[in-house]
Amino acid sequence: MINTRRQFFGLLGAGLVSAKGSLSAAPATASLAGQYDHGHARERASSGGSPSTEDLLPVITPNVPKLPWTMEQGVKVFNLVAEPVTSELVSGRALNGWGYNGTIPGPTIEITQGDRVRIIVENRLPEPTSMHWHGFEIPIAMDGMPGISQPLIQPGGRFVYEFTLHQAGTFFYHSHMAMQEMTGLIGLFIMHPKEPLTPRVDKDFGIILQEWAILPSNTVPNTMSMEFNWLTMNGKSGPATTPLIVKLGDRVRIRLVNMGMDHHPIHLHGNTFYVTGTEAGRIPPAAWAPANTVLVGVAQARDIEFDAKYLGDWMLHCHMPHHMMNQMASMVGPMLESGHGMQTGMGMEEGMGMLRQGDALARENGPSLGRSIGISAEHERAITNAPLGGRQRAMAGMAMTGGVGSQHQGHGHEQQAGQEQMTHPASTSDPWRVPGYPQDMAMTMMSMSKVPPQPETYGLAPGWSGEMMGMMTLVRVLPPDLYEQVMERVRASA
Ligand SMILES: [Cu+2]
Repeated sequence: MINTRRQFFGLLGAGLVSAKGSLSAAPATASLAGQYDHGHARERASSGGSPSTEDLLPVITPNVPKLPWTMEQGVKVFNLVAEPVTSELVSGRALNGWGYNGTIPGPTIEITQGDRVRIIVENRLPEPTSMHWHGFEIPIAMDGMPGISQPLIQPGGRFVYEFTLHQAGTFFYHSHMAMQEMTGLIGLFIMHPKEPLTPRVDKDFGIILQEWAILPSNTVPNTMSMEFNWLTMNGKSGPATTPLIVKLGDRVRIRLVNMGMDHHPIHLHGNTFYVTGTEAGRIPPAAWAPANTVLVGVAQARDIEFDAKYLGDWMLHCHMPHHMMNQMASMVGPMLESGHGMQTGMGMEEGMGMLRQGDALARENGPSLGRSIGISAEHERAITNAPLGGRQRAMAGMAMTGGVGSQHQGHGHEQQAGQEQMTHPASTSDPWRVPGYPQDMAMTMMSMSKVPPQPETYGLAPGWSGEMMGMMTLVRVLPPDLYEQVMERVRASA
């Protein structure tokens, strides 16, 4: 036991140091390389012998590490520490939330159906907490309901949960204190079935969907807000999300979990998938429905599966329009427009959006209406992914060269298909005369130097990051050669 705890604190210490030392994604990237490596180990292991625990394909959770465990007299022992965590939503945009073991979301737990587990939850938060095992069919004493099934876990205290798991599927754990849920205290809990599912998948990914309200110039989420300006997948907003790397012909499973105040219709471009699982486990195949968008409701999990038949860098994103932006606010155009954003520190009337003159779309009024976010336009502008200001350049078009999509013309598009520049109509030569303008960001692409490269972004089209925002990532279905090149980089980053 002493040895176990020493190992555990050693791991934890390493995590804390890296979290404090820099805001880079290095620790998560390193662990991700390991996650893909497990897949290779499985490929080798599965070439002979009967199915075993090692034969079960581990889930890849980009930007989120796996929780290590030790075996003690037939029990898998895990340690979770609830604590304040500093992470990064996109490059240069810090988040001061609460998480587990140094990450938001907390580390992924993987077990096999039938396992007995002991999970020691330690509270290093400044207030009491409690852990709920969402959807687990376990004794009431382990349900994590303070006052009902157990006392609160006080700061500095811990609670030992132990139970046997007979279920299989995509589950999750979370604090059962509502506002703590909204500041990051959640993690994936994958229960692998004893017998591998059929058809077997080659890649199995897990993504937790979260949303955050963070005032400009702040790093601490407002957990009471109903308006969210940062939407994340595994704690990252586009373009900082890590693409899911798939080889042409792979069968792919993606497990989606939603913890927030909104539902998220997650849409995959260019492919048809089947919804194969819920937060309660596997859906019988006869009930699988084809779809390209799956609604992941609050507190729900959805598994989707598809055969990666089409080459391309396919977007996977929430289709709620406001969830496809960073520092989202109503009147997003005026908010971002240089010199016309409502500045923080103004009077109450301006801050509340009370109109004394002009109309709701007036450039001087728009930014704060209907939203509680408040604006510091110039500050936010500096880290906006696709800022206004380059409309004319955007109108001139952007040549897309490189990237899987353009290289391989995935679906056999005609060669002459593509961007063309039309003669300017009046509405483009004087956009301020157009009611409603501006709406979207002009597509002035963020220079690549501002987006820290990841091994998984190798070979993407120049300018790929410009429209990657919010709850958005890529499923990269790569030809074997490019797949190997990317995976070499993923492994080298370990
Ligand atoms: Cu959404």
